[in-house]
Amino acid sequence: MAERTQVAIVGAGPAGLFLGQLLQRAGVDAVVLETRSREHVEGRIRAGVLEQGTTDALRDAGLGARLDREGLVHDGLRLTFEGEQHRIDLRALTGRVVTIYGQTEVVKDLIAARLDAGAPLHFEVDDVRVDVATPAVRYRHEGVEHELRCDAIAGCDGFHGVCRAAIPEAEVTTWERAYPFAWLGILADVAPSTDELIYARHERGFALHSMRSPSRSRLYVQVDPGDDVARWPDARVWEELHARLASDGFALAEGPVLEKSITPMRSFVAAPLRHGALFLAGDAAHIVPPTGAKGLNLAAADARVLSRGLAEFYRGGSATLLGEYSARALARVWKAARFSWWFTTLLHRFSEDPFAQRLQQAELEYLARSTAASHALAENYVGLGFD
Ligand code: FAS
Ligand code: PHB
Repeated sequence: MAERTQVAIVGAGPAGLFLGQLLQRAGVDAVVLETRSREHVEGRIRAGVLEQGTTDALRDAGLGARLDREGLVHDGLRLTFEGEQHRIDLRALTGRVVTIYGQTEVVKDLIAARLDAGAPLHFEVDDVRVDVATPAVRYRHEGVEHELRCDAIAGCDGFHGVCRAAIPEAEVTTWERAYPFAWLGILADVAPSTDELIYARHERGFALHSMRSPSRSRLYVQVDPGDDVARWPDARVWEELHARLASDGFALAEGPVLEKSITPMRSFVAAPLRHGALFLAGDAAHIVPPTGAKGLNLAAADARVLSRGLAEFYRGGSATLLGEYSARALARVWKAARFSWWFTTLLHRFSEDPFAQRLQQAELEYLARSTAASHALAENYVGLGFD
């Protein structure tokens, strides 16, 4: 079955759905194609921290209602090391804040908005093939073969998707760094033991206390890259969290573990983000270690810049912004990649070299005492802006 649209969006994660929402509001026709089910996509527990630029963009796109009701606004974050907790005052240092609002909720809001608008969003498609030359996207859905002709293809299908692979190898450059550790994350049915995120450096390894709501905690411990969830019964996870998050006056409350999973750590960037009619956005183009809480925010920023380029093209025929998309996105991505690498290597235990360990400690002590150093951390954490 041959169909036609202006923009074919491959992938219904934050990048694809947010791009679809922005194009819908700009009057640009798009079709979103997703391999997994709606239930799977909405249930995938991933990011938790939204930069102010992202929450502002979501509000501007008509998606602020539940976000403002349920999102937890945080003015600061905590660093724990050598048994002491130090606060970084994001609002005082930058005038901006972050909001805790799970990726699951962002995705649910975006899907509901698209379906309410009656805009095309097909779940459980398979055998997706990208044809940049035509351009077209071919796929099967409910046993029927489809050919979706379009002017542009947005590759928003994540790190393991098919879109980046549609660019000839000789045309794309990639940079990659795999880290010698991973994160084991749990979602616990217990009120957070802190009102702000706690990032902890400890000789037993990194730990992070985050949350999802006043009654749900999200916590992480550093584990070995090849580790298996089966080797981490709840008791062991809580034991490591108690040890690594310990500081004067802090008590960690335990609760039933609702979800447990291990996420590998890598930095990855592909360039350019455009190949003819194909534009890559989000994890299809770049991956950062989640320490800096950048992944979802980068995806939203790509969607925002790409949607402005497409809207300009369809409004007035100018392809200027589209031509600048890749360079603009990569300039932002590399700054976030640098910060995510820096924050990750500062807080995780991965070298048995005593000198390297003392350097980590010295940098954390410097951060805790220097306004300049904590200002640099704060402005990167709240986000350096979209462009
Ligand atoms: P996504 O991967 O979210 O979405 C891509 C979509 O494309 C998926 O729904 C997929 O099913 C679909 N797809 C794939 N192939 C397809 C095909 N051939 N055809 C059609 N659809 C296809 N970031 C943080 O900031 N903090 C975190 O704690 C954090 N934790 C993470 C944990 C895990 C396990 C992972 C993998 C990522 C995590 N991230 C985190 C990063 C994450 O939030 C991403 O940055 C974010 O999901 C990026 O959104 P998208 O680019 O839309 O990619
Ligand atoms: C989360 O809440 O899942 C989260 C928060 C901060 C991070 C990573 C993950 O750096």
